[in-house]
Amino acid sequence: MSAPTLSTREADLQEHFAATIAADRRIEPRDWMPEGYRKTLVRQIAQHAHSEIIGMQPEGDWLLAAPSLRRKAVLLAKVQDEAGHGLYLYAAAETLGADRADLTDKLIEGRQKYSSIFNYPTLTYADVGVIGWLVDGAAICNQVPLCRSSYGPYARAMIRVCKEESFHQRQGYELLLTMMGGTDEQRAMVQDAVDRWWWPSLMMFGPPDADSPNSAQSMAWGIKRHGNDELRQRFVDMSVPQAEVLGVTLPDPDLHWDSEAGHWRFGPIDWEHFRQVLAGDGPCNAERIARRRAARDDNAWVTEAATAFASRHGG
Ligand code: BYC
Repeated sequence: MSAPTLSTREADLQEHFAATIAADRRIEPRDWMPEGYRKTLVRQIAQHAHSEIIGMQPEGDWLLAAPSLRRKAVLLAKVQDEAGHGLYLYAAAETLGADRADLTDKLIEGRQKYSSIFNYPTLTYADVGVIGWLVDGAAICNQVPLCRSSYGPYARAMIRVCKEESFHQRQGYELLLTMMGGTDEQRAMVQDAVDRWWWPSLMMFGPPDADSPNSAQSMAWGIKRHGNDELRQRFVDMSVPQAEVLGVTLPDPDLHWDSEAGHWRFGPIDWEHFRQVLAGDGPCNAERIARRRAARDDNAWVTEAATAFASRHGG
């Protein structure tokens, strides 16, 4: 029997990859994978990791001004969780051959994205509650299906991330319920925060499917399990009844119940604004990246010391 030729081996590997995806089993770091699959995963996982780390900033701004010790302890735990999520995700990207320092450089140089949602300011403490309710709520809708993503390390990281996101969502909703039971001024703060965060939260799910260059291939590979529009609709259907319980109005005059479809229909999203935010022109883009750059540069000595220590101790 003659040895398999290179192209036969490549064909076998491709077939094995396709069969693994078709059987809904996981691809692991040791497995062969098409270059496009690897690149798509690095792109999405890196963007996700960057979002977790940049996402610490808007809420972190309130750590020194939390209204009580209890609120401060809750917020501190949440912000620390986001750092942990970033670490699991960078570690997942490293299993694909990516280098974490290189990914951070790409973020700072604007060559990789982070979620559009973190380019808005947190003006009052109600924003902390609304981020928990809407932003973490949207993150849960988007990320629960990622627990079944075809790439094993990403899917497993998502399981823990989603458990923690669930706590984040609840702490936000509980904070808002408390404020809504307070003074008129507190209720007005909540309504104002909802008005500012509602539309950006809908944009978190990405462009409409028809304008999403990556969705079809990512879904065929089982990286994403649903299109952007389907998840956005799930989020709206979940949030409208929660808004009613809270006693806030969602800032969309077109929002109405479609009894035939069984969905809440919403008005047009300002995709031009979304494009501007992605292009770097959101309210806080420059500030977010400047802080991340300062954190990298100011703390470079820690990385150097840790690397030197590890190399001396065989780490
Ligand atoms: N913001 O073809 P598409 C959190 C980009 S953190 C910015 O649909 P895809 C939290 C997209 O990357 C949670 N960019 O892409 C943390 C692509 O650009 P490139 C963050 C966006 O990947 C702290 C282009 O637009 N969650 O919860 O198939 C405190 C075309 O889009 C956005 C994740 O990262 C956006 N909103 O689908 C509190 C979830 N949308 O890369 C909370 C994981 C799209 O081709 N990621 N773009 O230059 C995903 O599920 C998918 O990547 C997306 C986009 C649904 C976001």
